[in-house]
Amino acid sequence: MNKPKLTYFDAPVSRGEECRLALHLADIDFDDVRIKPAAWPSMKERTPYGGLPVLELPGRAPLAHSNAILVLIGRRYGLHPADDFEAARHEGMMQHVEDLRAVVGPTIHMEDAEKRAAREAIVAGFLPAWARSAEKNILSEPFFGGARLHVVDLKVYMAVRWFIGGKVDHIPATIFAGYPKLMAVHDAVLEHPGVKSWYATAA
Ligand SMILES: N[C@@H](CCC(=O)N[C@@H](CS)C(=O)NCC(=O)O)C(=O)O
Repeated sequence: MNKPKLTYFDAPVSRGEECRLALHLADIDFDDVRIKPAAWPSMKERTPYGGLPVLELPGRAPLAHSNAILVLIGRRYGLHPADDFEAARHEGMMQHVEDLRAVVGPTIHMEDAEKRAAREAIVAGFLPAWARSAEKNILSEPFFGGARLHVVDLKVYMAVRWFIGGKVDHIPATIFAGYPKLMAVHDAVLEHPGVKSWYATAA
């Protein structure tokens, strides 16, 4: 292996896509390895913690957990704050996105009746509370840390994008409409030239 390799499932979503975006924005030439579901069971035990994404750098042990990968890329390539307190504040919001995934993720493979009930409860309680907390912690515009995009913004973008496309059953696409700062982060990431160039080449 002579260049960085990111391994994730073959879909432009979630923890893998935010890491691909970070690598692209950092202008890193990387192997974008996309695995099919059938290949996963035999790989799982060989990953550091049994999940994807995994980043491999020449001469280093494989690195897992999306936030660890994002923070490493961010620190090395100017996409994470140099100030330690501000960096920790960004990491708090990154954990907030993981908290969201931990609640909604388990509903993905539920049968429809159970899924409907679980998601209606999430829409009534967890998601508005999650969005209110996110909104409260976004202290500047348009990005989480002000004028410049950081890795935290990629993570917030992926979380918002998941729902507003209207493709998540039983969760209205308008779920975040009342949270202008959250939507502003999403919109600013979408309009970022580096993000646009990723989707221009990935399309
Ligand atoms: N905390 C880990 C979670 C990793 C994770 O659960 N990834 C999912 C895909 S987004 C996965 O590998 N699912 C398959 C499995 O757990 O077997 C991270 O942030 O990367």
